[in-house]
Amino acid sequence: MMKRSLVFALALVSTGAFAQTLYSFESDLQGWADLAGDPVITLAQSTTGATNGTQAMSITWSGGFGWIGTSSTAGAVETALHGANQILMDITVDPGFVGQSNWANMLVAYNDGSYGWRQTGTSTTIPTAAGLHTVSVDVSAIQAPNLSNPWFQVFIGVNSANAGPRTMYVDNIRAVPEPASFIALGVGALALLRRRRAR
Ligand SMILES: [Ca+2]
Repeated sequence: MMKRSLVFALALVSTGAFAQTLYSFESDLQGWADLAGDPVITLAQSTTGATNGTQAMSITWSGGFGWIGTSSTAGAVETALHGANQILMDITVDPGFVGQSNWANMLVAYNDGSYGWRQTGTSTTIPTAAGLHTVSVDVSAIQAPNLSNPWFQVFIGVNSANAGPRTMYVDNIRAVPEPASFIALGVGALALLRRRRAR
């Protein structure tokens, strides 16, 4: 019983069933911009690629590496990322993408006044085949935000071959909580069940 609860909790975590939506781009880009001034990247709202609501964020770039990020996202986003070891996002790749580059990948970085800039050590593959992909970024190795810090930024670095402009669409960027909190939940639920049965 105990074991089954744990396996069930871990299975839910691995599928992202409890993921919390951070960005869905419904009313605007929620602060996302080409903060580094990389001239190759253009961001816009788009109905194409919307998997949560009716709007997504289009990312168009002409190749090479560039960062996009939020101006400051202290609050709910910071709190969710504080307890997250994985970020999921839905990426819809334009059919013209693969003709410009047959590879693409990304990095994720956090920035705040407590721990400074830190980024994922390995890049995460972005599929270049046309269509919808759910991409998972492991952020367990980077220092979580310090919640007492008044400002916090999250960045995504995108990279692909130098070639003509190509577009992908991102929606429903979400945080997946650490398994430990769900194991605690599972154990708590089990204790509750036992107490009920004992009555
Ligand atoms: Ca959306």
